[in-house]
Order: sequence, then structure tokens, then C-alpha cells
Amino acid sequence: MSVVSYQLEGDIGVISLNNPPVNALSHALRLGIQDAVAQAQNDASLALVLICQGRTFIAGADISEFGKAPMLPSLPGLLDIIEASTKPIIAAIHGTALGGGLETALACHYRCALSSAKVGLPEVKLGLLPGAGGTQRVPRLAGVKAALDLITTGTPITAVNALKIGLIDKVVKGDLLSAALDFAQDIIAQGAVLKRVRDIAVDNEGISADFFAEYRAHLNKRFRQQEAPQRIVECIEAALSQSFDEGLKVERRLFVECMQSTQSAALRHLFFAERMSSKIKGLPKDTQLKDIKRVGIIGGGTMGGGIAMNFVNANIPVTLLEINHEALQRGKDIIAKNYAMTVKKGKLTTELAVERQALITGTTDYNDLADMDLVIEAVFENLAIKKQVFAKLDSVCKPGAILASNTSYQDVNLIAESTSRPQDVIGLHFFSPANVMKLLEIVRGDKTSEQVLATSMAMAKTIKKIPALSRVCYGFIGNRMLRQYAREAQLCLLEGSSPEAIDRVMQNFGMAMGPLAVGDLAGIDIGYKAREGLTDEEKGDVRSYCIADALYEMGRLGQKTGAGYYRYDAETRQRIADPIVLEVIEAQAKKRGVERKAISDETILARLTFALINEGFKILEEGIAQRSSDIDVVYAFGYGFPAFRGGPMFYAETIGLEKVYQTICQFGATYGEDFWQPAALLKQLVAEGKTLSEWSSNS
Ligand code: 3H9
Repeated sequence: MSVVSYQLEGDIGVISLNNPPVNALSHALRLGIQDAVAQAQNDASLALVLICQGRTFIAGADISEFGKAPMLPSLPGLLDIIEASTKPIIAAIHGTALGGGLETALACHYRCALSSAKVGLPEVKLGLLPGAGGTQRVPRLAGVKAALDLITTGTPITAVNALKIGLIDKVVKGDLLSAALDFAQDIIAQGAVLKRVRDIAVDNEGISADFFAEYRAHLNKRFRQQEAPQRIVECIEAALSQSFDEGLKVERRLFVECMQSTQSAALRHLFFAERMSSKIKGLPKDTQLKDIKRVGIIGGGTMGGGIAMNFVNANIPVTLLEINHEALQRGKDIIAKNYAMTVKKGKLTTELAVERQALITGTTDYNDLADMDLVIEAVFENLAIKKQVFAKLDSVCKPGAILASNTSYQDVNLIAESTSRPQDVIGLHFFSPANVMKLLEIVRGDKTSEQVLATSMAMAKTIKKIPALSRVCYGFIGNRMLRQYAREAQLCLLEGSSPEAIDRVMQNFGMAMGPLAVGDLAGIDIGYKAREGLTDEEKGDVRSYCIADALYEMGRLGQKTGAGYYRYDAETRQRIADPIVLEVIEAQAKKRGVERKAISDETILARLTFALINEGFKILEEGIAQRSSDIDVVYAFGYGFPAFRGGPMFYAETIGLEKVYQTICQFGATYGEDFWQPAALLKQLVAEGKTLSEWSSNS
């Protein structure tokens, strides 16, 4: 079937696009539109409507064609043809008109949209900028400031807001095609004027001499180190100071620069990785899903409460179980506080916040969980307690209910053994704050059924999480790698660095926070308590945790006690370097016979990131992760790894596996092979001269 059809509806030509799933502007689609516009120039039509079949208007250029040989017509070339049409073209928008999709609509002479539609230019999220006239047409319609906000954030806006800022001409209701045909008749009645956005002058009112410099400074803070936002400003400056055609040339040059950048390659990698991570290798496509209509959550602390919010936000009622009424009330109060904050930020109405909380029922009785389709346990990280909870769930829950543990470390197989239905047991590892963080690590026990796995993946999408599948091991994908990263942070401290230096290096690399600031935020007691459950051998070398233990023993648990690796101002919560911490570090170094010497920023960065990467390779070779891109998803969406570096495994490829391997071998010689044993898979790929992507596509 052709992806583009053209037919006359009375005196209006209808160009209809049908390129599932999202009408991306593939070569076939571009060619089809070009032919249809050409055909329409010579027929009886007086105006044309461009409309899409399926769930959405054009969602943008076809990202999978990027990096391949260009095929004509290019999108900018096609948009010239659309704009030059001798008959007015009306874009009829439903779903989302994104990127090249919105740019196509902007090259049309008029735009109408369903009130449910959204429009946006999300290219910046792919490390790009709109490369088909978006940076030149949006300021002409909406003004410079609105254009900058729309394009540098990449966040889509509603049709109603698009109408307000002039991006579209009409918001319609009901059947889109008939509304668009009516709109076309009005345009014909008014003389079929060809409104070409290129002919509009950019309004420079209110744009002061230092406007762009200030905007750039604001972007520098918000999107540290990202290249595309700054290039977008350059394009908008050109829209203001140069002709439309000259502005387009600037846009093209900068678009090509972005496209060839490592940052864009990384972000495009993550775009597909995010979509791939919900696919389970070997799982039959027709696996029947279980219905999740009611969810039970055990534990109403910060974690349980946050998890509950995810479900009620998706309109799924939750029963929250706590040990007594006080604990239950505390849990509900935390949830109420979180909702109040969302309302205050203007992200939710008070009515909706009330409606959602009304979906949460509290209980202290396990029998109230009997009818739940899914129960998630979020109690202490203690295997014995978790096993007791699961034995209890086994006795009260209906057959077929999914029994999930929100454990961050514990063995899901051992938890499953405490029930008579290990096939229904799974790990659902949420990240704190659970109502905010995007990642959901789904932990597959040895006996977890395919149906439970498939249902959990689908459930993740319902509650708007990004899932990644892990097999069972201590810490699963994320925390197992984090242990090695934290180990190196501790060793760098002991051997000569400071919390400030390590955190600065990692933040400059792009991490949302440095590892020691994160330690203070999460609480130094968390790691300490986790270590309590381990044997000395499992804990590893004492040098990798002695400083943390010393701080714990001094009652410096992090932000919650006002001091940890840093001191915290009581009012502003500002982090302040603390000389006492240096004394603690020096005392520990002396005790362990470590001579402290300065460590360069470069070495800190390599030690911390290569520790992550090496463990990532081990996780891959053991089959804990399905694919290397899943590891990237875990780190980008759960651990604040900079998305513009694509995740640790993609980052390793950008450095070159050979270099990573050689450095790890050198580290082994310098710091000890106990810490630095190159992963067998890394060694193998280097020996075979293969990349991770080549290995992934063959495994
Ligand atoms: C651009 O336009 C550049 C221009 O300015 C200049 C050019 C010269 N291409 O997300 P979903 C696939 S840059 C190819 O799960 P949803 C996706 O991989 C582009 N494929 O659905 C998935 O495949 P699979 C600017 C695409 O309903 C399937 O479609 N535009 C594209 O949750 C379903 O996707 C964007 O950045 C694409 N453009 O969300 C928009 N888009 O089933 C990117 C999707 O095999 N797209 N696929 O895994 C989106 O944001 C979401 O897909 C959308 C639908 C909101 C549209």
C-alpha cells in the first residue's frame, strides 16, 4: 500500500499520509508528498489539505535514516515545494506534530489542529536543531522569545497554546477531515490567499542589545555542556538579522554540525535504546497479558508512597499496607505533601490531586490484599523480612496475582522460594523519588513466567516508566555497577583527592551530581546498613569503604544530619567543604598505610567511569543485561549519567574499546589487580577488533 494517497473531495485536494506507526518522514513519504503536490498543481482543486492517518500527524524526520546516504527530495527541498504551491495547503493536525512534522505544517499556508493535538520541535533532545526551516519560521510567527523557549526546551505545547502564540491558525473539534475541509472552504471564499511564513518579518520589539547573551547564559546553566541549545540561539539570531534564505543557510550549516556531533549520536542512540529496552528477547509477541486493575503496596515510607503515586496517577486504585495506623497516616501525609508540591508548581490541579489521593486506601490487614492483581513489597532491605512478607502474600493473595519486590539488592530467587508460586514473583526496582525517576529495573527470577514478565513491561509503560530487564545478581544492573564506581570514589579520596574535587570532576563530566554529594543525599547509613548484611569477603577491600564507615560512626549520615562528606547550611542546605572530613580521610589513609598524593582530574574521571564500564561488560558477558543499550538506559534514566554521552557503554565506544582496555590494564598494574581485572568480553572484543554494537547485533 502506498504511504501517500491523493484525491479530490469536491474542489479540495486531500493529501493523505499513512506511514505507521508515527508517519515519520521517510524517503517514501517525502517522495509521495512531492508527487501529490505536483499532481494537485494541475487539477481542479482550489486548495489542498494535508492530513495523516493513524495515531498522529507527522512525528518528524525518520531518525533511522540519519547517518545514511541522503535521498532526494530532502526535507528542506520538499518544504520549498510545498511553500511554493500555487494553491493554498492546509495542514490538518492530530496527535503530535513534532520536529520535521511541525516544520512541514509551517511550510504549509495554513494550519488547523484538533484541541487534543500537540506541536513541538524536540530536535534538541536528539542533540539536533530543527533543520527544515523551523528556526526561521517559528520566530516569524511566534516571536523570538517564544521561538527560543519552544526550540531550546524541545517541549511540545498544546494546540490551544500554539494558537495563542500564532503557530497555528485554528483549533477545531470533531472529525478532523471535515473540519479541515470547512476551513479550506473559508480560505477559498476569502480569495485563497497564499500565506507564506517566509514573507513575514521577524518582530524585533523588546529584543534588547544583551538579550541573546543573557539567553545563552541561562542555557549554559540549564543545559551544561550541551552544544545544540547554543547553536539554536545562533539560528534565531540569524532569523532576526538576516534574510529568510540566508537564515536557512545558517540553520543548514549548524544542523549538519549537530548531526555529525558525538552528542547527537549519543542522544539518538538513547532514543532507540529507550524504546528497545522494553523488548524481551525470545518472548513470544502474543504472550497474553494479565489485567492490572488493583495494586497493593506494602510499606508506606518514601519509597512505597512514591510507588503508589505512579499507579494512582495512571488511575489504578492502590491499597497501601502499613504495620499500624500511625505509620499509615505518616505515609499518606508524605503522599499529600508530594501532591501539594506538584500543585504548587502548577503541574496538577487541586481537584486532580484530591481525586488521585482518593484512589489510595490504607490498611493494616494483609487480608485486604486478597483481590490485588499486583502487590509490590517496599519494606526494609532485609532478606529475612522480605521472605516473611512473601510467605504471607502467598497465603492471602488470589492465584495468578503478581508478587513483586522493590528490592535494590536482594536475591529475587530466594524471595520467590518463600512462596508456592515462584513463577509469579518478580523484582520491580523503582528509583527514589519513585514518583519522579523514570527508570524501572525489572528483575527476572529464574522461575518468573513469561506472562508475568510481559505484563510487568506493559505495566511500566502504563505508569510512564522506562523499563530495563535484569537477571538476578547482587545489586542487579544499576547498583552492581554503582558499587564499583563508589569504590573508586572512596579509593580516590583515600589516596589523595577530596570530596569537592571528585564531585566537581563528575559534574563537569555531566553527571547530575557527584558521587559524594549523592552519598550525602541518599544517606551514608544506607551503604553502611547494606554492608552489615555482607560477609567480609562480600564487602571487599576495607579501603573501599573505611572513610564512609568512619563518617557513619561519627553520626555524619549526610544531609539529614546536616553533615556527611560535606557540611550543610541549616537554612539554605548549601553544601560546604568541611576540613574535618579531610582529617577523617587522612587518619584513615594513615591507618591503612596509604600515602596520599595529588590525583589529576583526568585520572579521577577515568577511574570512576572505567569502573562503571568494566562492570557493565561483566554484566553483559554474564547475561545479566540483555543488551548493552539496556545498561545505558539504566544509567541515563536512573543514575543521572549524562544523556549526551549516551550511557556508560556508548561512552566506552566513543573513547574506543582498545583504549578503555589498555587503561584498565594499566590501572591493574598501578592500583592492584584485585580492583582492576578487565572483563573477558572487553578483552575479547578488543582482540577481535569488534565494537559493542557489532557484538550486540550478533548475540
Ligand atoms: C527531525 O525531525 C529533524 C528535522 O528538523 C530536520 C530534518 C532535515 N523516526 O515513541 P514510541 C518509532 S528529528 C523513526 O514508542 P509513542 C519508534 O522508534 C525528529 N522512528 O510511540 C518506535 O519504534 P518501535 C524529531 C520513529 O506513541 C515507534 O516509532 N521528532 C520516530 O509512545 C513508536 O514510537 C522526534 O524527535 C522517528 N521520528 O510516542 C519525535 N518516532 O515500535 C520522536 C518514533 O520499533 N518520536 N519512531 O520501537 C516521539 O517522540 C514519539 O515516538 C511520539 C509517539 C511522541 C511521536
